[in-house]
Amino acid sequence: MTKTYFLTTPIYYVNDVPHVGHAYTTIAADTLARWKRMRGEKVLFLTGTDEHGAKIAKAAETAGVTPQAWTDKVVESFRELWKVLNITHDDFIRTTEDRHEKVVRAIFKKLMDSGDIYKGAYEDWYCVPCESFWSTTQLVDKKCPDCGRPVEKLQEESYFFKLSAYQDRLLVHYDQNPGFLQPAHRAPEIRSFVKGGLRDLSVSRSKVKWGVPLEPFAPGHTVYVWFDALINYVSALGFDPATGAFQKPDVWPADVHLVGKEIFRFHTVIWPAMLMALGVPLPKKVFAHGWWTVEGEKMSKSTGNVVDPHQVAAEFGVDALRYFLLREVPFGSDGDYSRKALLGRYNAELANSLGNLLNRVLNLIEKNCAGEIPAAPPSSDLLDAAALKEWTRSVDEGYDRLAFTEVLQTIQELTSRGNQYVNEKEPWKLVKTDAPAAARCLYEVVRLLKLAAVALHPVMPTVTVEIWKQLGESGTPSDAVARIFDQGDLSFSPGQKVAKGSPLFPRKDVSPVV
Ligand code: ME8
Repeated sequence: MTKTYFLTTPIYYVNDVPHVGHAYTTIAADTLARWKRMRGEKVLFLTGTDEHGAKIAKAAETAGVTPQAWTDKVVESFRELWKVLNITHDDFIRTTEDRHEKVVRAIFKKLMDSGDIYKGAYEDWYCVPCESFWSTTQLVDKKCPDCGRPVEKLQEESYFFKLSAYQDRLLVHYDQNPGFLQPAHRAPEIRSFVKGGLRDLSVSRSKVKWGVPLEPFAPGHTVYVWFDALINYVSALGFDPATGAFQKPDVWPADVHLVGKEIFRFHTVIWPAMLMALGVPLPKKVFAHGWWTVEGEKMSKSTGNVVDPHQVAAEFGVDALRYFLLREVPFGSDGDYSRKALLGRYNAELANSLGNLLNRVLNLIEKNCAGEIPAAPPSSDLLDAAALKEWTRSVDEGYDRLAFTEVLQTIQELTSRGNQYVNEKEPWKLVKTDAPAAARCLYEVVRLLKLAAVALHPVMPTVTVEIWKQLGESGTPSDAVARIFDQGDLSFSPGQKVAKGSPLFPRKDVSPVV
């Protein structure tokens, strides 16, 4: 059996409704999942919600409802947003589900039995919003080094995971698997953190009631929310710690865990150490993307600058939002969100470049060729067989590297080349003087559009189907990817008729919304 490509997003906290940051990771994962499926791979794309811990309990208390009622409500806003954004996850896991909790308990017990988890006492600085303990030396201005908020001293009896015992093995793993810590520029920080010495990790809480209970083997304790959450990646596959087997075979190890940079360390230090302790293979790659600020500021409720993906999608369209997020910032770097930047990209690249090219060429074909795509010339001067091969190779390879921005730039260059070519050839004049030359020009450009639609399909799954229809193709761009990418066949059916529709990306007014 061939291995299923397994990719994951973080499971998001349900203390609040999702915003554009959560949408970002999920859209990136969805794009990759779609591309892999298009390329014929079996895919399991997992997302979900992280529903335990003091932070969630506090949000529920403030709302005057039980934590369970709270999570049941907020989880729906995640499901709803994923539906709106056209996310094609294959599974959605909630940490309050029985299928998850029972694996968490079984793992805890197994690691207690093996001596990897032991009982001790804990005292340190705790940041409630981040659910993290910090030593005095890690604090910045006596505040949480991650979020800058006040911390409180917490002491409790706790079970500890022997993280320190895995320090050397982790370093060896990083050395032997250079693809594990991605992007590579984030690797040194993790290596030096591990080299600096790992402390055993407190993995149970006696003060936090809203968590996976550890009765009867560690009475009075619940599982530390991060230890609980990381396990989602295997509980969703029906992992049985007793046998090491998975109900869903041929899926583990994960091909990639997509995470934001602030939780890279949890995924590259704690998680692999837990897996080592369990004797389970490690994920192939953990990829940390950067953080979005909004108009230069950290996104936060108190600043009132939280970007609601519903609103952006309503104004620009879901596909344009998906495009913008992946196009604007190289995946792995930090970026800044602004309406101005979105408007700029939308008008320049979607309305003026791609949309305009489609519109003008289909117009000319309808007017001058009775709506029929002209016959293929013997060779292409815009994209010959070798250039097509190289182009498709770079798109394939770009998606593989999660280099979404590069892929979208490659596609953008293609459509601008198409527009430039039309400007130079002036087919609207040529039709009067040299009909075969005009036909050739139009053919060359519809061919580029067909290629662009296929390569863009994972990013803009709806609009590209519309382009496909307008080009007179049947099915969806997915159906043609193997023919184009593997066989270099970008031809049309003889006499294929185009079907121009309304503009896909109407130009937007640049005046600001008040
Ligand atoms: O950390 N820019 O959940 P969370 C980019 N439950 N990405 C952002 C972002 C921003 N401004 N804000 C959020 C948790 N994200 C844990 C994870 S996994 C086992 C447990 C995205 O709700 C990004 O993917 O705080 C980040 O890592 C994640 O949301 C954090 O979501």
